[in-house]
Amino acid sequence: MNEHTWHDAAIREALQVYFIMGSNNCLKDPLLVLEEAIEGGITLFQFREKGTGALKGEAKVEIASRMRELCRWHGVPFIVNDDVELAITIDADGVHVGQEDEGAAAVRERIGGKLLGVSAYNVAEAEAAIRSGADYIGVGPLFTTQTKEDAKAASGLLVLAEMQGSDIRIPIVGIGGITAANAGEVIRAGADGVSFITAISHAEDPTGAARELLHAVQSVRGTSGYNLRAGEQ
Ligand code: FQP
Ligand code: MG
Repeated sequence: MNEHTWHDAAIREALQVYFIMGSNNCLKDPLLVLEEAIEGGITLFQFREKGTGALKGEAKVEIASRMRELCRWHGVPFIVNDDVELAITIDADGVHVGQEDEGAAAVRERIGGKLLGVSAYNVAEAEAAIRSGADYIGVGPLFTTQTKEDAKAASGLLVLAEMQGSDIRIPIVGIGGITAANAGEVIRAGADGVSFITAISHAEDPTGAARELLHAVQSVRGTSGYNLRAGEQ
C-alpha cells in the first residue's frame, strides 16, 4: 500500500506553523499547552516524547492518545516522531523520521498513505528522502537550538536556497532555533512553513505565541496554500 493520500497543496498548508512537543518540553500541563497552541492557530502537531524525563510504555501511549484526540477534535493533523508502532496504534495522521531512525522507505511500507516526514540536513539527504517516498522534509537545524542534545551545527538559510537551486520541489518545513522574529525569513528563503518546540512550549502564553508565528508566516507566504518562491515575488 503505497498510495499518497495527502495532496501537495494540503501538505504545504499544514506545514505553515508546525508545533512539536513532548511532556518534558512543557512548563505546565502538556495537554493545556497543546490546547492553547491549537487555539492560537497551529496548523500541524508532532508528538515527540524523548530525552530526560520522557514518558515510556503505557504512560506514553496514554498521553499520546489524549493529544491525538484533542488534535482530531480541532482538525489539526497529528504526527508521531520516531515511533512508527505508536503512530499505527493510535491512528496518527503521519510519522516523522530522521536519518538515524527506521529507514524512510521501510516506514512508507508500514504506514501506507499516512503523511511521511523525513529530516534532511542537505541536498543529498533531501534527494534520498524523496526517493524513499517522503511527503515533506524537515530542513535544519537552521539556527542554533538548545532543545536537541544531539543536534548538528546550524546550517543557516543558505541550505534552503541550495534546495531550490537543486530543483527540489517537495514541501519543506524549516526547523531549529525558530522564533516569531526569524520565521518570516525562513519562509522568504523558500520554506513552506516553520517548525519549533520552545517558541510555544516555553511561552508564557502559548496561544499568543502561536498567533504571532502564524502571522509572521502568513504575512510573507500569503494564505493561498502555495509559497510564492523567491523568484516570483
Ligand atoms: N524535522 C522535523 C519536522 N521534526 C523532527 N523531529 C526533526 C526534523 C528531527 O530524527 P531527527 O528529527 O533528526 O531527531 P529527533 O527524532 O530527535 O527529533 F520536519 F517535522 F519539523
Ligand atoms: Mg528522529
